[in-house]
Amino acid sequence: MKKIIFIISLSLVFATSCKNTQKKETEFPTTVEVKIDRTDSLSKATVTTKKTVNGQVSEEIQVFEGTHQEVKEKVELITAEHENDDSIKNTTRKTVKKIQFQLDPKSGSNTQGIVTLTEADGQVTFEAMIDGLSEGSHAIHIHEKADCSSDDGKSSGGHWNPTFENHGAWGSETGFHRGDIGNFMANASGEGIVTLTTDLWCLDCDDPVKNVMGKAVIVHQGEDDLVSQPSGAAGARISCAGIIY
Ligand SMILES: [Cu+2]
Ligand SMILES: [Zn+2]
Repeated sequence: MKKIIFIISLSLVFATSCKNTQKKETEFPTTVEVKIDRTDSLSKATVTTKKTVNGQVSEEIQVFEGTHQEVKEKVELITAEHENDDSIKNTTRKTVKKIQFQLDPKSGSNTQGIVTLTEADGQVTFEAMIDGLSEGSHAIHIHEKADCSSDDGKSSGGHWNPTFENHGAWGSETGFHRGDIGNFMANASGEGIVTLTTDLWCLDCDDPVKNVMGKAVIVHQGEDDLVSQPSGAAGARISCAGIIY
């Protein structure tokens, strides 16, 4: 059975203000690192919580095994615990969140890669390192469902378009899908790198117009013409990854 490794790191920074008139601020950095081994039916999560208070580091490791849903709920419970910790209530600020996952070949290709999504200070940075491509320009998008089960990748649905706009170039004044990352170049060795930083996305926040969790990353054989509706006529879907944990 094929194993996919997901690494999710949540770094939480807690800032508190003393209630006296001096308003002295102290920072208590806490890191929650979640490593998930995922097979077709089961997940195993290793959650490491590191807390630094006044220079002292305490570390706690917890392991959960079960269905994807069970493990997801446990991980959410732990991260929520930190946000609702009474001693730091209302002063918790989530400043960094990181998810890393693998792009798998589709449509008979050898195209694969690693995608990293990092959230910091209200912005999400997308980084993809892809190989097994033909030399030249390729489209990459976020599609609407984290379902890469079909051989042609079409199970991931159409472009993620929570604002109901036309397909277009990223940032276009005439509209664009929130999943319209655009095109990138692959070199003669078939390798390409894509980066994008935006405040239009978030990781696991409550805003459905911004939340990329539960969506998919799709790489295409062809180039996005940035005009054709509804998806830029970019051809076959040659690599797919669900943005999930
Ligand atoms: Cu696409
Ligand atoms: Zn689009």
